[in-house]
Amino acid sequence: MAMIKKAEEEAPAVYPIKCPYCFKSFAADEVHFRAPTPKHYAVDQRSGERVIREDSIIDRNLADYYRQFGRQAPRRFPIIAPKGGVSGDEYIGMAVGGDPVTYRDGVMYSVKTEFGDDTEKRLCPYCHNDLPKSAGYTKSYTIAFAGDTAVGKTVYITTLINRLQFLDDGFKSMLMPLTGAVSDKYETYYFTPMYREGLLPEHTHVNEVVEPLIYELRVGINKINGDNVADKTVTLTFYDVAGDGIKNADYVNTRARHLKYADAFLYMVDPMQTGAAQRLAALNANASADYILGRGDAVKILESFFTQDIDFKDKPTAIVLTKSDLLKSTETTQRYFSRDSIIYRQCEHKGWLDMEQVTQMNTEVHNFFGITAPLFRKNVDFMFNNVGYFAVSALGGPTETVKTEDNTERKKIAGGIPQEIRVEEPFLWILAQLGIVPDKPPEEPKQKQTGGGLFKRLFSR
Ligand SMILES: Nc1nc2c(ncn2[C@@H]2O[C@H](COP(=O)(O)OP(=O)(O)OP(=O)(O)O)[C@@H](O)[C@H]2O)c(=O)[nH]1
Ligand SMILES: [Mg+2]
Ligand SMILES: [Zn+2]
Repeated sequence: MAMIKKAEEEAPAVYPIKCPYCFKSFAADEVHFRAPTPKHYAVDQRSGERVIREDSIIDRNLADYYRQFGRQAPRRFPIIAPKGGVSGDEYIGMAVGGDPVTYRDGVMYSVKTEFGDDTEKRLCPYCHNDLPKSAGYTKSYTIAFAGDTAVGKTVYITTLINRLQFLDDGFKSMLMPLTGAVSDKYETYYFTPMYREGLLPEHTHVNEVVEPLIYELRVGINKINGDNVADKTVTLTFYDVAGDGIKNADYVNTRARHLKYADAFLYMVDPMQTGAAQRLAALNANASADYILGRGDAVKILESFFTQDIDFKDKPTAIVLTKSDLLKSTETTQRYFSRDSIIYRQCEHKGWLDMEQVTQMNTEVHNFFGITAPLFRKNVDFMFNNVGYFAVSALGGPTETVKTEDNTERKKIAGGIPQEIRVEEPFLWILAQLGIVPDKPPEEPKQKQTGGGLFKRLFSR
């Protein structure tokens, strides 16, 4: 596992923005704004004069964005482009006189329209999707989850977000959804079915638009003079892709474009994609039920995915062996991991990533792939300069198929709710590689921080 020097950059006051939808990058003062009312000017068909209209507009940039996915964009309120350089009836001007543009902490924050309304709704100037509130204020990272269909990506993301909310107190961390919409989406589609009803997700479909779940993560929060001050505040963007799509260049170029722009990867591998499959299938009814005939083996998927012009070489990449609970069932003589292997134990990272556990984990899982998928391991070791091997179980135990009231079959978690094992570990490792969480204990009692500064401003916003 190569140790890459962490980026300990000086925090600039304002960060460039990378749109979480179209991935174009731009300066924080290049944003557009969405008006708070539909008022705009348009030429009246009959009189030929420019008149004020009060109906929503067709936003051409947004329409182009939706069209890539074969969808139609909803009508929206008009747009304000503070820097100009655009034309069309969907744009309205800014208030004349005074100062129509407001900055906060150096970031363009709100504008007053020519109709006298204020708006803080910032948009990507290219695709006109809403920008996260933190855009420009914090550094943002896109972390991509990849892997073939049914390896457990959706299940993993669901449990990961839950675990990250309850990280060990030592991290002094907080994970917060950026918007109500993100929070609702996670609750409705991810958390409630699995944690309240014990239901497993349906396959993620290739023709679904992959909408990001965007969170703000604060680490190292301390109360200083009554204010919460975080050492690090970052925006994390999660995308749940369809495994069926990632072998396909079209998919990667449209719905899953974030894969090309990701700062780090979690590449998920199911034990059933390795040489352990037959043995596991013979021993374990669930494993064979999950096994999908014709699904590629780990190495083929890896190659077809990462050869698609994705810049991955130096990006931290965690190879995550999912469903580790399945491996427990293997016979004594044919066991891949000893009964008391670290992979079956709960991980303990108390305020920093414990590299001893990570190294132990890395060795054991690396050995596993050496036995069950040597070509895969060899390719991974050649392809990535900063790679770690991990094993997780999102569910902690078997699944079962039950008949629901309307006589359809649904897959459920046999134990009721997920009993996650080591779910957060590969993710913490990625965060440590990106310089967001520490990977060693603090050397001495922390120096008293001087109040103020960027993070204080952010936190008290
Ligand atoms: N035993 C066990 N089974 C798991 C675990 N995680 C996932 N599974 C099984 O794997 C199935 C597929 O998981 P998903 O998360 O839907 O897989 P996916 O990678 O999102 O698949 P696509 O959406 O098709 O790309 C689940 O329905 C479970 O049956 C685990 O930790 N343990
Ligand atoms: Mg899925
Ligand atoms: Zn955009």
